[in-house]
Amino acid sequence: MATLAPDVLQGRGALPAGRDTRVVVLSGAGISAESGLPTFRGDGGLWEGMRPEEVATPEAFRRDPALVWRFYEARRRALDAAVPNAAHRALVDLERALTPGSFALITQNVDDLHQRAGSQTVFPMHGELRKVRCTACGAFEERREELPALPTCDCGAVLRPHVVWFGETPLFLDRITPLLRRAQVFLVVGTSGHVYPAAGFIFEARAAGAWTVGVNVEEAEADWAYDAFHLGKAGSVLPELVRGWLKALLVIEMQEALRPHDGVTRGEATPGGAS
Ligand code: BJW
Ligand code: ZN
Repeated sequence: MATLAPDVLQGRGALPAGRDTRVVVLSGAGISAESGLPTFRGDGGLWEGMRPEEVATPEAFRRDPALVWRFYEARRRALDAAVPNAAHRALVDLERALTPGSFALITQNVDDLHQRAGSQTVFPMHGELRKVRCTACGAFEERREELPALPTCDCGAVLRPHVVWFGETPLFLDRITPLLRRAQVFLVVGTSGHVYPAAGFIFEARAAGAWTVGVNVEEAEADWAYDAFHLGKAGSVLPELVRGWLKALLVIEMQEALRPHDGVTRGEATPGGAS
């Protein structure tokens, strides 16, 4: 496996570079901020003035389902007006450049901007805002239209948003765990790292040997866990980062193509195939 030139290296080892490099991305609300969707925490966050742990819980929904639905319906309508930004698109370019099966995108976001941008292998581990499910019979469907204040299922029970609240088990963990163990590059974009288990993925991937890269407008608390960290908006940093990686891939491929192959191009076969 070839590696990228040292000018992009800020830490241990070297960034693996080949179209079959196994790249896993973890995205959070920050990647959709430039699409006009507010993040959860911090200034202007969705939760400003509210503790998320008190709203995004099954207990809150049982206590006041109409209030929780108001919150989610407003976000569903905001999603109608939002479009993917340059950061979402850069991840599509990266996926398309890699060998099929080499790229996976784990997102904590419940918006569908990665999917709408064209990402193929997406694991929305905290659910999907466009979908609803029944609290009784388990019926599950995509509902894009405006919903009544308290939507109900054909069976008569209350519907809930198909999202993962605190205390509930995130989705796709059976698919995510092996990805973390096999990742060679683990790229973390726009997440505060406050919510587990997602916040622990970087440690798992790093412990398994992945090269770890961060993109955020703020420094990471666990900065030691990153081999490279790019401070800035995802919509600016990510396209540049991906362009750089793809350019480096092309350079490596050109070098490989121009390198004389022992015993084939020069007609001097070397027993043992040393190169
Ligand atoms: C930009 C940018 C730009 C801005 N460019 N960057 C005590 C200790 C440890 C854990 C626990 C504990 N007590 C309870 C727990 C577990 C709990 C937890 O983690 N709680 C913490 C609060 C402590 N977790 C759970 O309950 C989870 N389930 C669970 O653990 O089950 C047990 C289990 C585990 C493993 C296996 C099996 C079982 C469930 C968590 C569910 C989270 N749900 C939510 C709501 C989803 C629905 C909805 O959207 O409404 O998910 S909460 C909310 O936080 C949402 C997000 O996905 C999640 C993460 O937020 P995110 O994406 O990081 O957003 P922000 O706002 O925090 O950060 C934005 C970042 O972007 C910032 O860093 C900015 O700087 C940056 N940024 N603009 C780049 N332009
Ligand atoms: Zn039902």
